[in-house]
Amino acid sequence: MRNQSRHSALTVGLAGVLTAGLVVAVALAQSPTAPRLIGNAAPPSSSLSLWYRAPASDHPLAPVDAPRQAGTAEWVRALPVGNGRLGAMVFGGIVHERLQLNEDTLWAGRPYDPINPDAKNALPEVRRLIADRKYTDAAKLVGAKVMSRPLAQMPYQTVGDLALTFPQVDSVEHYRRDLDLATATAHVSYVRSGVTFSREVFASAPDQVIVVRLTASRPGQISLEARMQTPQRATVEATADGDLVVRGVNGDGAGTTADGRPMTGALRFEARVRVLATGGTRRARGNVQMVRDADAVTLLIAAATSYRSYEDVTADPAARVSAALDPASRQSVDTLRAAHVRDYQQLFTRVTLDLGSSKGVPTDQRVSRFGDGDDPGLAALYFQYGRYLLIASSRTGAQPANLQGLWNETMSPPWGSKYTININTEMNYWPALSTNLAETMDPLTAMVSDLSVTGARTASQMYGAGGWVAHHNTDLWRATGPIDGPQWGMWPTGGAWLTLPLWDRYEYSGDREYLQRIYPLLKGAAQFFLDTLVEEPAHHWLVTSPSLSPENPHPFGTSLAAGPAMDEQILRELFGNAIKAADVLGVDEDLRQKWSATRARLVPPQIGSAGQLQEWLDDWDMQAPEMHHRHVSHLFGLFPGHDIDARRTPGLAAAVKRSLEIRGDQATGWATAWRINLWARLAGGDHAYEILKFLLGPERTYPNMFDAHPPFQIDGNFGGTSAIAEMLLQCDDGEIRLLPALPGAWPAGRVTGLRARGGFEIDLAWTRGALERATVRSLLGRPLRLRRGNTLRTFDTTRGATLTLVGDDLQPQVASR
Ligand code: FUC
Repeated sequence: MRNQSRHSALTVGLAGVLTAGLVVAVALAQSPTAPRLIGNAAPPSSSLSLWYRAPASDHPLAPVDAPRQAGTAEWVRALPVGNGRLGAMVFGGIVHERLQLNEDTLWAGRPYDPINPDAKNALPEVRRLIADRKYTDAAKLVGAKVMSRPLAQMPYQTVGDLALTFPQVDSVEHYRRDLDLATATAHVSYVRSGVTFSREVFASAPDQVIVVRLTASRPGQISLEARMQTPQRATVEATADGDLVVRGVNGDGAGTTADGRPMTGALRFEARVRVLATGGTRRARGNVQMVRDADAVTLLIAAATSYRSYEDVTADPAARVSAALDPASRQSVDTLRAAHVRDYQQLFTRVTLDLGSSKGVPTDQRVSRFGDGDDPGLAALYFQYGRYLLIASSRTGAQPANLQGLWNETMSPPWGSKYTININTEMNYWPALSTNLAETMDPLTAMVSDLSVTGARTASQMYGAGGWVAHHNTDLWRATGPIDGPQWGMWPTGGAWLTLPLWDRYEYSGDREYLQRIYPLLKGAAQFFLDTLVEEPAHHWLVTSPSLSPENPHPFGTSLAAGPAMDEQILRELFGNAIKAADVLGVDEDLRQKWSATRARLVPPQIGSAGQLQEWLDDWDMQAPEMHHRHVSHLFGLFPGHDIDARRTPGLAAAVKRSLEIRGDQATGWATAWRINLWARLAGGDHAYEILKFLLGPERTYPNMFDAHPPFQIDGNFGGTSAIAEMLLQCDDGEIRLLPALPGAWPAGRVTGLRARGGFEIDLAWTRGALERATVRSLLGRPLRLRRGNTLRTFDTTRGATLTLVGDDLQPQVASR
């Protein structure tokens, strides 16, 4: 997205936040025909539920050509389901149910290579200008000669909506809708004239369909009209045998490619809904499937595009859809549900968290009161919701979780709902390892593997360098050039950052075969910097140039600079990881030496005049125009990086703390979440909790508990989930720290199944702020160093052994095999 629209998205979002508090109050003013809601429904039996006493909306769909704004007040009340690839937002209307649908390869545009042919010749001059401190001249030249063609990447887009219209009624009793995180199922129920109507919706990964099941407590009660609507270029048809079929082509992208071709949409897609009625009648009329007086109705939804890879769009979407839909329609809903729940729970139930009982209060009310501070159970729900969202938006074989995970209702979402890799995509995966969902990283690994190919083209065409590079964004087409404008895009370290979580996964699993697969990605990322780092004159350090500290302008009219702290920290980790990986694999002895020599010449963390950790090579921080900037890039070294540690490098940790104080606690959603992770690393449990109150309150959390950047952006959910894990358990510096940042607000609790580096799985129980018991399962048989406060104990473990430790002084209780 270009400069202009970035700012307008931010403004629209802020307006959204101001109105967020009114959302509940106006919820039912939405339609004159919405039924009156009578009598309070009981809370759902599963405490792992988000639940509400009113629909997210209950009115006919707006015409497709009506302008849509992302993250409308209605949409952020709807509940998300997803199987990693197909997603739906369920609105729960009584007369007008709406399921807004997504398929994760339906993006605009076509395969393209955005590299500006002038870039390679211009870059040496850009570097010279930066070395001469002519920063704005450098930015001008980058703007003219270096930026990608087109300047924006392609947006992720909606499939459209399935609308179900039920007979008009004046009122219903005991309305409730919920999302049960224990079974990954959305429910709606209410009573009308003594009949209980129930709806369930789940997105099955094993069967690759979304299942909608409608039942009633008496036979012959269900009548509905089902129709599809889409803003895409598509046809909609209702077939005689009960399907609704949407066939179309994806949207065009803006601009032209570097060689002057338009970015016309080149994907074909199909979405198909099969309407299966038990009892009653069903017939097609026009574009509508009509069901009368059925006992029960099942709708099965499948969708696919022709996307095979970032360079191949030749798959047959219709064949893909029928490959899912035909076998699914031969199974009973009970069978489909059982397979879905089994598959989902295999991931979800690995971790439990209990911070206190949940209240019998609807979720939107809990969010609006979270700041009052007496609802620790909501933090546990937020944590498990984050794990739910990760499972729902990132499964093996699908696309990684994008800026909105999987859920987007427009053709032109904020920031294209892309992969912003100067923080956002990485943050999406922060909870993956600690909360025992390593498999959800498979799509990320696959994307990085693609980027290592497209990014190798960019490295060579743009920089004349080996290895591979990606700048601050990518999309379905794995574009790796600098976009948006010099101020944001001219940052070569996105790809390098993306390799760090891949290495982390090895540290958790010790899986050598996996390491072998990812090693070339690390090696290629490191190669690019071996070829492009330049020497700065004052200390002869090796620095990136041109680069920037994401997306923070320095005092000299732009963000463009050489060797920002974040780059140097990321590269220290990249070279360090590459060396360790080559060592484990016993390869590339020569390279290891080169990497190590280069690593030794990177800029060390520097403390500036205000006692802060310096963001740039020079001590500019206190003159920078945006002192409270949302990005805290230079603090990367404390979290998610490892350069800085409260115990090992207390001086640098104090500088991070100073920087955090200068930046302030409150920011956009993800930026608030980052601050909480950082405070947790500084062992500031109570401070972390104070910021968490802001993140989980109504300014940064919508009624459906989606994170408000604003507008909706999912990274804050994942960053918040990671932060809660970090408050309970940290592993760094070869030791595992138990309850390192436990806030006073959580005096008692229990967590099971958290993971730590070195292959450990850990359960903790605490009361009155003291550790009662820690149970550690050793999956790899590595030595274990456990810390609780100032107590550090080491244990030998064998593979598969379980160790139980009691009390804050970690007394071993029983060691059993
Ligand atoms: C980065 C951030 C913005 C937003 C965008 C998607 O550029 O600076 O806040 O999150 O990504």
